[in-house]
Amino acid sequence: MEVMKEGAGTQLQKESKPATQPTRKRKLADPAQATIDEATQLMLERAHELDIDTVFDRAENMKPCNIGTQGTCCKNCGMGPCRLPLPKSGIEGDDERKGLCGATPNTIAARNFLRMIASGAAAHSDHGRCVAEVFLAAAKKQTEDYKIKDPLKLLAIAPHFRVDTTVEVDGEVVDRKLDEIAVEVAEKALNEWGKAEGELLYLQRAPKPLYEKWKKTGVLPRNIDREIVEIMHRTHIGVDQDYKNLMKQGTRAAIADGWGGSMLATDLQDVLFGTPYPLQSEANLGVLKEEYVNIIIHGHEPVLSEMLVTVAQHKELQDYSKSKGAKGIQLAGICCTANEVLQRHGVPLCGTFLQQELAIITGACDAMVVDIQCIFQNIANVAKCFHTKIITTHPIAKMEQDNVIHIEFDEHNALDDAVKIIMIAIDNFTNRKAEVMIPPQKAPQVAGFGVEAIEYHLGGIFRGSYVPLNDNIINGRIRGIGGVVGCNNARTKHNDGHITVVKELIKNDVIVLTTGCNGIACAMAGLLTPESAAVHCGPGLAEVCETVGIPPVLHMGSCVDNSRILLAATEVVKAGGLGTDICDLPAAGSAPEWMSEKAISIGQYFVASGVYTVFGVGLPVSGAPVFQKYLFEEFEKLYGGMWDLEVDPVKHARKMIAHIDKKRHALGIDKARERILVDMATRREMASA
Ligand code: SF4
Ligand code: MSK
Repeated sequence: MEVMKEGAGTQLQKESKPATQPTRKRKLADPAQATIDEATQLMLERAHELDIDTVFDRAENMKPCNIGTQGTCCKNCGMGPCRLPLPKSGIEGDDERKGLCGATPNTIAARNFLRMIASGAAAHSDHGRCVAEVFLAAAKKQTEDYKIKDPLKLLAIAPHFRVDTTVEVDGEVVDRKLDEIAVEVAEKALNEWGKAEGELLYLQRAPKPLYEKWKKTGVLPRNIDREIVEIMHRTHIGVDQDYKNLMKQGTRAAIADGWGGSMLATDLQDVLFGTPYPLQSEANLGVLKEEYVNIIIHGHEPVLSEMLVTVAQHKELQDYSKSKGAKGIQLAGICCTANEVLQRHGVPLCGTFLQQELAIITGACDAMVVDIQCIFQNIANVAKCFHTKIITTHPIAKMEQDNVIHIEFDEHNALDDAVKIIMIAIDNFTNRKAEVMIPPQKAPQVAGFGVEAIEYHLGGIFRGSYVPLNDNIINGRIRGIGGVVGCNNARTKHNDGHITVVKELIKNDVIVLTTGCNGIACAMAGLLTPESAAVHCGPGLAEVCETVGIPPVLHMGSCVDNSRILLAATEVVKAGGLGTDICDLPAAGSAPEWMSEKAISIGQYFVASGVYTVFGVGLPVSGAPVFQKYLFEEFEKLYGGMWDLEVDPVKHARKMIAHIDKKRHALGIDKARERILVDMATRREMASA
């Protein structure tokens, strides 16, 4: 259905109609075609009724650039942009396309790909740096508001920084003070961003053969910032003009993200805020409550949202909300900040990346508090139609619209800042003017599966171990492991790729590890409950989930927590029986609806860690077929993993399963799946024969 509509007229509050809302004829997205999620469909209809445009409508009205999607537009100097689309007739003979400087499609596509990696790695790593700075302040007792919540995790990560946890006093070995260890870990961690020599300390956590592979190919990252800066240098006009050499640097920067900035962010957050363990919660727009002060936290960095969670429980603030006529305070999350506070506190998920405008359109959002990354600038325009306060909190992420409040968050004053923000939301509760419409849909979920929680669930408290997982992979009950992660993309049907890929995998006995918006999508679709195993899984995986009491899809957290997937894979390698390196495992990665540059960095570090990784939507490399072939085929020889692209979600999952089967065959465990299950009577017969 394609609807043409006059943009003016039914604005909710005519006096506050934002100038940027549509006043001309525009196409509207068809809710049934735009998303598989019923709550999103309802809210999209509501947006149309109120004449408020959302990302779904904008995607109808602006098509992507054909040359940009091929990856062959270069604007790296003032002589361009040089545009090198593939000729409609294809390439016959030599590819003679070149930019003004002579740059080939391979060079241009590789440079663009690298700049995406640089941006993605920078985003994850800068997040990690911010956490490390707060960690140092907490360790040095420069702030009273943050304390070390998980000393055991501190002791577990200290050796990776070569920080001693014991000391010899008078010939006796005694434990060092936790505060001393914390300060030393924080300083060593911060050093990882800019140290003058050596290599990243966490690289040694990878399986030995993988580390040796990186060493041999010359991609061991030296420090995090340097690898990102070097990408910007090498992609400047007239520097690196060899796509293979360029990708070497792209790989080095991506490893610096996955095994550096992201892994540091995850670990330090766990020490500071607590290591996640499974807990129950709910997901989708229906978690908002009409009678409560609804505060939505959105972005990626949990440094502020942790404080909001603490403060929102204070009796004084709860009472204050009641004095304004509310029943209390309801926190809910969007995007990866949501995943952070979900996995540690059970704060419900309000929605995915593409639902951020819709959450405001419910009319029940009293404040949307944002930090960094994945925040639509248009939320400020949508908020003008309602009473919602948009509060930016980070010095590097402000908005130009005049209805946005900026409260710069300072870790030395964290609790006070959090109180100030919550008071604004409470005071705003009585300003609701619009009719509230919260869709009823919400689904129960169990989330919070870190590396430690998986080990505990599979092995028990005294013998926590990945061996039972390996045993079940070897005996074929579990066919393999799928890491399915990443964003939503308005160029595809919201959540369709995510859910179709995941359902196809679990139906074929592939256990799924998820993060990011895929995790949120799976929660909304009810796939994060142990009960879903009986409905959606093949018999082998269903049996394991039922025995252990876990969902078939394990939510491991936010985008930086993709580092948990790397470490879980490393634990599987260590547990034995499935080869010696990550590339030996019957495992595959996927980002069915990716959109952010961070996803390209994640994809590259998965590939460089030995994982076959399939993306949906499209990859901006198709205009340079030689470069594409390098990523899709030749990379396997270098790192054991390679890229692939498949937009059809069923075929996408089947490609992953085919790869898993290829690895099972190489390990000699492909026969195990063909075992015949015998009942008790037959067993007795066999025994007596
Ligand atoms: Fe064109 Fe070369 Fe400049 Fe790129 S760097 S815009 S290809 S002249
Ligand atoms: S990146 S996974 S859109 S939050 Fe975390 Fe943003 Fe979701 Fe991608």
